[in-house]
Amino acid sequence: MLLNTIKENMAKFIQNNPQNFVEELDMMQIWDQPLMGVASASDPLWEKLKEPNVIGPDHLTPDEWLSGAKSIISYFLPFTEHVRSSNRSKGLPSKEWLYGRCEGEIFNNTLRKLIVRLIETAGGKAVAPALDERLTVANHVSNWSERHAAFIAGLGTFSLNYSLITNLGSAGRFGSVITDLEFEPNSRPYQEIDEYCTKCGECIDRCPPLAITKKGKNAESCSKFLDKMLKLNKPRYGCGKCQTAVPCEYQNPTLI
Ligand code: B12
Ligand code: SF4
Ligand code: SF4
Repeated sequence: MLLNTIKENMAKFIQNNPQNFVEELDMMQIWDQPLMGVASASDPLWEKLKEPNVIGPDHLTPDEWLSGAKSIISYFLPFTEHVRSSNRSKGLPSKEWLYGRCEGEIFNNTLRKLIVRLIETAGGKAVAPALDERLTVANHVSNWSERHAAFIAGLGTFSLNYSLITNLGSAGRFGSVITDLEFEPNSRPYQEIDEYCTKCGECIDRCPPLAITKKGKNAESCSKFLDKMLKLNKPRYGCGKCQTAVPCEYQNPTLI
């Protein structure tokens, strides 16, 4: 019941909230309707994420973020066709993508706060790790990974360039909220961590600093390129060439 209320409120928010529209770009809409999944806080995968070859011991479990945690609500916000198609050229990121990355994340934070508020109004406790002062990112690794939360909640799998591919593709952003209320978890319609990636290799040629190879993505080289983009486009940055003009841009390529 509460989950439906959350879904309905998210849908209305995406349609009506002014933060989802960019005035400077002719009221461009940033996000389309999201996908949502629920993971159980007692899923054994949360402990597995602490293994050094998965994320590492600093990654916090839901219970470490919120004592008594029962469920994790995870969602994927897909970029609109307008934002995605603008970034299909090669080379530098489009202006629309830069706004999508930066103004889009401001909207994403407001959406996280909306979910927290709805849960608290219903008498539950809720924490959005991305908004919590305990959140850290060190050496390109965070103590709360939105992608791994989405993987556990059944939303999609990793890929050659490490993007998480959902049934609405990879061009978008994730968010999550941990709560002590119990919701029915979603099943995971996959067995392998990269099952939705066909290994077509099309993202390899898209990457300006050649950070992607057949073996995976070099986070350092991607990060340096993003720093350059920040210098050129301050206060905005972004790239996302590996998520546009590729078969996994807006769909699950294994279902084509
Ligand atoms: C640090 C960071 C970066 C770093 C690199 C991170 C990395 N390792 O890839 C830099 C700065 C380079 C970066 C770049 C970008 N980022 Co970034 N970034 C983050 C951040 C803050 C933390 C990521 C993290 O800690 N990862 C942990 C490491 C360990 O993850 P990993 O290497 O991918 O994990 C591998 C292992 O776990 C392995 N594995 C091994 N064994 C097992 C076993 C199991 C069971 C599992 C599940 C996995 C597993 O599989 C994984 C993939 O190979 C997140 C936000 C957040 N807090 O989650 C956003 C985030 C990952 N970024 C995002 C985006 C959009 C981008 C960019 C496109 C930038 C842009 N907007 O233009 C680019 C390129 C994305 C790409 N191709 O991956 C999105 C992801 C969207 C998506 N579809 O995947 C996120 C989730 C932000 C968000 N709120 O949506 N990012
Ligand atoms: S472009 Fe192809 S290889 Fe690259 S992540 Fe998408 S499906 Fe995988
Ligand atoms: S975001 Fe850009 S630099 Fe980073 S891996 Fe994707 S294409 Fe390469």
